Amino acid sequence: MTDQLVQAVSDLEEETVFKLIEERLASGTDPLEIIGFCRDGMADVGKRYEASEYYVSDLIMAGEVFKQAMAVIGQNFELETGEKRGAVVIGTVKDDIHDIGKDIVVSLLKAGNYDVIDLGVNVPPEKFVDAVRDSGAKVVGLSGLLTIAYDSMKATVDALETAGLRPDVKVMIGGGALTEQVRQQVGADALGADAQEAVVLCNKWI
Ligand code: B12
Repeated sequence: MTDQLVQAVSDLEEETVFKLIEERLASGTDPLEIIGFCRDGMADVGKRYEASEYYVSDLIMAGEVFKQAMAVIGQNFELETGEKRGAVVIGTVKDDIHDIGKDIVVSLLKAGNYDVIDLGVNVPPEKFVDAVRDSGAKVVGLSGLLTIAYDSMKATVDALETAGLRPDVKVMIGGGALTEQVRQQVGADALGADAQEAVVLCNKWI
């Protein structure tokens, strides 16, 4: 049986989504588990869009609901304190404007006490290069959900190489349906399936 929250996100039932999130937070469910259910619901929205049951307006609606949900869930992350662990440059690559997943990664890295330089969406390779050079970041995170984003990811890794920065930075990629095969084509060091993995990778590398 499908989880109620997954179903409510999939059905774009905004009120039910927020009611269920509040209930689960109050009962002590791990915020990351709640995000996981919301993400499964979003994957369902994507399938319904592909099946022409939903339109772009529904994708927009789903995106808005998820962003508002994240604002509530994000307040429940445990924050690490003390000295910053180091800088991480992150952005959604050129030609892609999906930022919900990237923003979750940003929130978790910030909660994990990283100095996060968030370049936003539709970020051209040169901007990543400049940000790495200026910040001295040791990790770059590339997010992308569209198939065409894979080319932009590769172009970004190539630009870091051309600028002579590649030996000093680790590149992690993530978003939607990325695979190990794509990671190899892009030339990234690792693929993170979710935001927690992004933090685990940074903890390993920095
Ligand atoms: C919401 C949504 C939108 C919203 C985005 C709102 C926003 N502010 O982000 C809007 C309406 C803008 C949109 C637009 C479009 N979309 Co859209 N969208 C979606 C949808 C339904 C959900 C995406 C989402 O937010 N998921 C939830 C988040 C939490 O998951 P996530 O991104 O995967 O992130 C997690 C992990 O992947 C990981 N992660 C993410 N980034 C990173 C980075 C690093 C470094 C690491 C380690 C980990 C990591 O951590 C996150 C948390 O766990 C997907 C369906 C799907 N299956 O994903 C389609 C989908 C991605 N969209 C699609 C399409 C086609 C489009 C449009 C082209 C539609 C159109 N005709 O205009 C445009 C493209 C615009 C553009 N140039 O980018 C297709 C892509 C097909 C393809 N293979 O290319 C999908 C798959 C839908 C479908 N099944 O057809 N979309």
